[in-house]
Amino acid sequence: MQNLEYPDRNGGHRGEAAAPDLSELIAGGTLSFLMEAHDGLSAAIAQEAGFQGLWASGLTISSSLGYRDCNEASWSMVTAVVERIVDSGRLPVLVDGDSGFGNFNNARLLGKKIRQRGAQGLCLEDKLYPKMNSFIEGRHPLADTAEFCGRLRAVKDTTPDLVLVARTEALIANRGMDEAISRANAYAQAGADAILIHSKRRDAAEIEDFTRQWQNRLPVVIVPTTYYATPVSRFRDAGVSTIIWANQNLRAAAAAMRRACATIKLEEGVVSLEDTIASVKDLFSLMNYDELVEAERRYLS
Ligand code: SPV
Ligand code: MG
Repeated sequence: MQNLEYPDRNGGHRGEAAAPDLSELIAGGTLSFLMEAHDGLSAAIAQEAGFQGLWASGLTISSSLGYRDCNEASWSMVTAVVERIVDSGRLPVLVDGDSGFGNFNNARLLGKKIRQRGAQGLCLEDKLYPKMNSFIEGRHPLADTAEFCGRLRAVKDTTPDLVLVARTEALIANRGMDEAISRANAYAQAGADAILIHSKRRDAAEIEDFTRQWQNRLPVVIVPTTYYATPVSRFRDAGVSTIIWANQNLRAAAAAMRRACATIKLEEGVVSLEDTIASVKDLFSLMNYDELVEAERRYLS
């Protein structure tokens, strides 16, 4: 599956190999990594670092827009950001579609619109609309399993070439492993291509328990935000397909911006900061201004 034919700003200009399809990354049999992006710049930086795919995160897109991660940002706002992420390079993008912004009809519309903008995958979680970020305690009513399966089937029927990741929040909602497994089974039957099992524990016990019981019936995707200290080799051994580093780009940027603002305020100047921040030239390079010079030679008389 290729991204739609938008002119890539960075694609093909730096002698890099073609990006893999998202389905190859998720179902390819070796552990893959998706890096969080919340705008075109963070996407370009992730590509430059060598990542092979991107996670368009609901938390970080919302935060960067100044919204909370409880569907304050509309599906059309998220879709507009997805377009900037897709256009920023050549990497396949898995979009965090939250709970689908409503019922089956909203979910399939979201799938169609992000596909039109060039995303290759959609992740839907089994919560109600509006959802709440998984790390806010105690506010996670789950969707009825059959109703959520209808959302999945509607997306598959409408956009069959979209990689569909079904995310269960059963463990986030403290509903236990049996419920997580039975929901994952139902979502597999409804046509999901992979299962995202989310956990808020600080260790990987739930993830390893899930993978033992699940036996790779579909590829397993995880988000080690709270259990970040677990070595990746443990997930490889557990047969996990894909790790999503879901928010580190924005958290790194927030820490750096806070430091820069505090320094400038305190020192009433930027001298001590200058060598520690990206140069303007660096921004030109990330946005591939060289391509524009070439294009001007070709098109401007
Ligand atoms: C996101 O990045 O928005 C996610 C992951 O969905 S989490 O914040 O852990 O719920
Ligand atoms: Mg999210």
